[in-house]
Amino acid sequence: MSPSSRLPHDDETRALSAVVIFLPFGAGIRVILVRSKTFGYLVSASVRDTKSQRPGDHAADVVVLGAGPAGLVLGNILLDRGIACVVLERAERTQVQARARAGFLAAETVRILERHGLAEGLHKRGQLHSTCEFRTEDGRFRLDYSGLAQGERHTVYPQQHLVADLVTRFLDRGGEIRFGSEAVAVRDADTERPEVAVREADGRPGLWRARYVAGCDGRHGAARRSLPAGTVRHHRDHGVTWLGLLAEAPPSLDAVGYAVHERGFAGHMARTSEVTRYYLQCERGTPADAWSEERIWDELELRMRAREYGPLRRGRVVQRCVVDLESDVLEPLRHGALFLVGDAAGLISPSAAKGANLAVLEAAVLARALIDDLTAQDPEGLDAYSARCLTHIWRAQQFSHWMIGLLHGPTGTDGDSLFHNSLRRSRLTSLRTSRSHQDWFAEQYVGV
Ligand code: RFL
Repeated sequence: MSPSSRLPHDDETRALSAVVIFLPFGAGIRVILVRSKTFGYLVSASVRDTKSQRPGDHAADVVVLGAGPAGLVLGNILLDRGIACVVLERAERTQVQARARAGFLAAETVRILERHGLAEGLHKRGQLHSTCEFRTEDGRFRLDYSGLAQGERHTVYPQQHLVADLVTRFLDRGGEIRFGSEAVAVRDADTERPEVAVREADGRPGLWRARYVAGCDGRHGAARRSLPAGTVRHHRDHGVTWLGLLAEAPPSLDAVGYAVHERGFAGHMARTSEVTRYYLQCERGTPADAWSEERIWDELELRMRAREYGPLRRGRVVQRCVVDLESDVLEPLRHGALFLVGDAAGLISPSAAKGANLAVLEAAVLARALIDDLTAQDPEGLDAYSARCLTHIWRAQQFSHWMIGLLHGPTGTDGDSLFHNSLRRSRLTSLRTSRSHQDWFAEQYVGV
């Protein structure tokens, strides 16, 4: 099916430009006043519960699955341009806004959020970050990555704060997020009338008809489960496990800390002035609660060589998770009217802090393409979406994979382990001493 051959639905909203005013206009009908540069004010009705549909049936131009960074950025941009969209989210609002995960936003991510009026919170409360520090058996060195390559910096802003900002903005704009509404399956994606079967918050089944469906529902969501046979899945288990910790403790250094140690990797990443994320490499299968707080801090101090470089600021460990470092990329990212975005498109290990950044970038690319298609009947962006995003995904996977090799060595004393550890040491030496290597690192590290 060629996207250009799709016929408009009776109930679809055609919006032509930026200013959109939602007016209440009777039950189930949303009237949108759209200001077109060319035509002045136009009135457009988005029918959400049509009489011809069964109770529990709904319709929107774009149904977005998942209210993570991907779904919320996409929803906000679409809504801003008058596209009738709804976000279906399995969890409750409080849960979504409390999920502490990423924190390092690339400069390009910040530019995207700025462009769409979504960066107010991160500019108010985020902190600029530009240095990382490696601690190894051969000493420590720092890289001021903003002074290298393109001179770009990260903004540190906890993902749950960004998500809370995006939820508030979307609702303030008149958008609808159906919290507690779980997508069960996407059907008929290869037709012009795809459907999303849902389990509503009250447990009853529901149905959403759409022109397009954006699968922003993560790795275990309904979008991935609904893909046709023949979808290519690239999966790699990197064989490394991290214990992810969130401590109520101020950062202990003014840099991202990467400690390479014979007992395993340890990482330090600021989140706010009171909260710090730490990572400790652990045995595969270790339960998150296996280590006492004392053991955690002792192990962090040992691996981060606190005796040589200064103690860590200890605090209560308020969250723990176990992360098996994995990559999982699907190809293509489009199946008819269904698009995969963010973690649903490609899972990446947190070793290079790329996941949330890719999610925002892909959401912005898809939003632009959907707007072009729905408002100007230009399907080119939708046709190019998969290839364009896969280029970014594989670039990030490549760097993340390289980081995993840089930060972890085999623990054995057999010939193969010794060989690989010598390679790893040599890579770190090159990063410490070679300006061109540092420029490459900086470009990859802060880019997306
Ligand atoms: P999310 O954030 O997982 O959101 C998906 C949403 O979909 C909902 N959902 C459903 N809703 C309806 N129906 C269904 N059937 C559904 N199934 C799921 C879920 O409830 C959820 O709200 O995916 P999205 O939007 O693609 O965003 C991806 C990012 O969250 C992720 O890549 C990052 O958090 C990864 N990541 C990091 N990325 C960075 O860029 N920098 C970092 O420093 C960083 N640190 C991290 C991380 C991930 C971590 N975890 C999860 C292992 C640190 C950690 C510990």
